[in-house]
Amino acid sequence: GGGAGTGVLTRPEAKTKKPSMYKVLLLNDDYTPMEFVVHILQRYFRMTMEQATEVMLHVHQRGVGVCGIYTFEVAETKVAQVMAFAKQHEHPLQCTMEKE
Ligand code: TYC
Repeated sequence: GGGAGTGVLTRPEAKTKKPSMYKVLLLNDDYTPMEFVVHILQRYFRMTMEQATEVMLHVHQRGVGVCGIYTFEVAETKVAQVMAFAKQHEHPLQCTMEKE
């Protein structure tokens, strides 16, 4: 490790180890409008209207769904952005994350 001739001693896997990944989850509720959820998925998760509608309907029918899978800091930021946007619009939408 450390590159040819740098004299830096690292484990062979140190540079190639993949970061832990986190699923960002959306939870269903009875009050947040469907169009608002579709908008969130397009705005923060870069989905087309078709993809966003599919994920929104999945969450509506099953109770929970995956918006995307990211490294910890990115996932944390997405959750915070979604929660802030829902709060601004006074919707009870809940967004959370879990280790993959
Ligand atoms: N269940 C909501 C409704 O009927 C729609 C909804 C979908 C809300 C997904 C939240 O994460 C959600 N208006």
